[in-house]
Amino acid sequence: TVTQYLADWRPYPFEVTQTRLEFDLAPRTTRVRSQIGFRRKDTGDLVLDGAGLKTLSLAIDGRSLDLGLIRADQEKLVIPAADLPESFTFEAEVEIDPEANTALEGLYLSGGIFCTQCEAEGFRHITWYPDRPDVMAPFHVTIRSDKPVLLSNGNPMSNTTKEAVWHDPWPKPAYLFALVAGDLVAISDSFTTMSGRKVALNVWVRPGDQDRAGYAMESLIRSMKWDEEAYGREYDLDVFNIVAVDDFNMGAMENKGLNIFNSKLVLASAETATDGDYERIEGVIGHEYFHNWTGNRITCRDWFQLCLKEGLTVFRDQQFTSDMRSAAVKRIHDVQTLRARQFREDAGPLAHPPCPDHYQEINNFYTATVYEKGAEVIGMLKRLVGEAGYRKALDLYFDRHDGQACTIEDWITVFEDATGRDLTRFKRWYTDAGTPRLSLSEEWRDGTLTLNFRQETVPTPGQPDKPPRVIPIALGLIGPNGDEVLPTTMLEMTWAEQSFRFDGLGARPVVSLLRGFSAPVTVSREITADEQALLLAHDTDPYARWQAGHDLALDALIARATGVTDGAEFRHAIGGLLADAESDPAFAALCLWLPGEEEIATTIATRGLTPDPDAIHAAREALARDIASAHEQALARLYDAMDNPGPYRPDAEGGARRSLRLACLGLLSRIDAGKRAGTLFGAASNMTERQGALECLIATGKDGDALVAFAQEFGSNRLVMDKWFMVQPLRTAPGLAVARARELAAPPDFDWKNPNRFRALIGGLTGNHAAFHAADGSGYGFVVDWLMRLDPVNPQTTARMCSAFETWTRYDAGRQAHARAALSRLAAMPGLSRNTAEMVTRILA
Ligand code: DPP
Ligand code: ZN
Repeated sequence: TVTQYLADWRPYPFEVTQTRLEFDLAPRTTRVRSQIGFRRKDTGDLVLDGAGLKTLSLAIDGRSLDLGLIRADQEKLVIPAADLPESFTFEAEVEIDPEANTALEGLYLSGGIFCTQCEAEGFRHITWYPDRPDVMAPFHVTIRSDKPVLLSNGNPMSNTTKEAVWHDPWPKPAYLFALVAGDLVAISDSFTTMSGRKVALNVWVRPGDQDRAGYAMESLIRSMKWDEEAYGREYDLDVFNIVAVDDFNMGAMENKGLNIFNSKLVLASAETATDGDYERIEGVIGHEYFHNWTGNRITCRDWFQLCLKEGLTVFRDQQFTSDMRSAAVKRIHDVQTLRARQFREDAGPLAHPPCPDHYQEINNFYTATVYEKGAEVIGMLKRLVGEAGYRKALDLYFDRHDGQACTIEDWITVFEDATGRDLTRFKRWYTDAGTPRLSLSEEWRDGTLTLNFRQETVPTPGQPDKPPRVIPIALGLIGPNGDEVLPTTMLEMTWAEQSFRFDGLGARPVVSLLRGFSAPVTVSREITADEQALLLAHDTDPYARWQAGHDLALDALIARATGVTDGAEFRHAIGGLLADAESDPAFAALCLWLPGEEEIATTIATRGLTPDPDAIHAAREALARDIASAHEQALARLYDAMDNPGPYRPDAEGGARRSLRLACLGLLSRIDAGKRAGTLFGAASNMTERQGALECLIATGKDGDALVAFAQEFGSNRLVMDKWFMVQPLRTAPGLAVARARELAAPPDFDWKNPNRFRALIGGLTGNHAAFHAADGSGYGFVVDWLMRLDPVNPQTTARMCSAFETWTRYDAGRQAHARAALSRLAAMPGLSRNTAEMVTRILA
């Protein structure tokens, strides 16, 4: 396998002036004719990418080329510079087989619908092309097919039966190309932009699904409006199309003017989708729409810069969700996701910086680090330069780089030019992997509080030395009576060790540290349970307040899992929280959901100890039971009070009440033998409560009838049945979960070639911490068996799911031996894909 290095990047020696494509669609034999206009910019051969193409003819300015120029083993076509004029038209005719395309990269069929996925390097599976993001061109596309709906990027030019012509005037790289042909119906609306242009909007779904597409359309309209108001960005074509397909490797794709979505991120109704599903739909519709400026109008020079568009677009979709819903809840959710996925990645063999400098397979770098940490880095940048500086920098970015393919360097320069700040040191966040650990020790004397900070980042693969980074530390001080004696103040840490002093204080305050989670670091400090309880009760910053409660819970759980105390402080703090829960149901819900087993394991490992998955599971169950017994009446009262009369509305307010209700139910099920969950499952009219109740029933082993009823009701709905496949391995008691996953994986219902279904069942099991990490290795073995089965069919999804193993070295010797054996079996499989090979090699290294 070949490693690609950032240092080897060279500009492409040609400009593409126009790309014309003609498709004659047929499931087994699709013909693609291309005419590509090239103009020389620099010396060098013409090198084109192509993979798995049956090439019928090649020509330059009408003169046929020898097919011997194709270097099939390298997936390249090289035409010597000497044979090329300054400007010329390259033509090719190729044949491809969409029906055989199970990898879902390039042109493929999903339930009879022709569709494409070209990011990152899928276009080379369609025809010969300079398949790199810095080659941008206008596209003119003709589609011929019997299918009734024929779509591509840009604006429609003509549309007769069996032929449609589309023209996209905005120069774009090949990864943003898209084509759809199928038996589809649209729900339609329109949006008038801030300069008064009317844009036609369509959400295309399979006939019968229209009644579940409305929320996607509303979300799109909100996104378009928000991007105008928050960033001054207007849409730039006459139409915007969204298409839902069932077989998709990712969540969705931002192809210019034609976004293609995994149907689970489009279709929703109260009966079939949870509050979480609705929020994700709104967020991802926003995300893909926002890419129109951050990704499409301004794209990436090369794939090492992926986080230029993804980090920024995640940051933008986070802002959007904060504005549409609750900013505090959104921030806490984002921190939870970052910790669960990115911190874990950063601490293991797959650690890499947001801007990596080498890769073998770029599809393996659509990671939590590139996306979520990429967004955190922008959040820090914004905190450092302030609201006005950020706005100025973004205006300059859009102004200076519109129509270009850019780098992180360009991005940082824009901030330097707009604000006059030197950001040389800040750039390390992009180039260095690993999560810094921030330690705080305090000194108190005569009304002066001195805070001594230290930062340290442990080595990551290929990066032994970690110089200090710029860390924005937002903090406040809370007096012993609960009053805030210092409002939020931003400290800037630039050295390995740094002290800050606060004078004139009457009594020793408690530090409310890292408010708003002002930097993606782990914190190590001495703080008593009483001080944490004080912050939980009085902190003015919602994130820091939640964090205090969360730390209290985490400490209680870790103490139990390692056999020390019983977490009385947390149980006690919960009492105060419950008394006041109705005033802020969202906050109470966030506090009542105990930290997950994976997070407990990660925290134990960070403290240099070996996590024991069975002990962690037992400790969490025991603490939940104790809380339920100690507060049974208050929980039961709250559970009843959070009933949601009236029609379901997927908004933040209703969601908060349901979340609190289900948090109470989760605790109460531990002591009422699933009685309330059984009642709710039968009575609930929305999927949020339905699924929540079902999960409780599975966890208590009282699920038999409910699962049958669920399957009977929803058997024909793929997306809902994905939930059925996911919650069983996820929530079944660890000792029984692998056996249950094995039963579920038996034919005929487990349609494993569908990525959603595969992720539901296999991902459900890897999400059950104590089951996946079963001491006898059965979890590892089961998962690897399925990865080996999927790899020849769909390398991309297989490789991404390998990351379940990224923590294997933190467990005991017995578990490590089982994990190594399973991974070695995968590594040794003949014909293993490049994608999976890279992942397994890195994980085992
Ligand atoms: N579809 C993926 C995303 O939007 C990759 N661009 O993040
Ligand atoms: Zn994206």
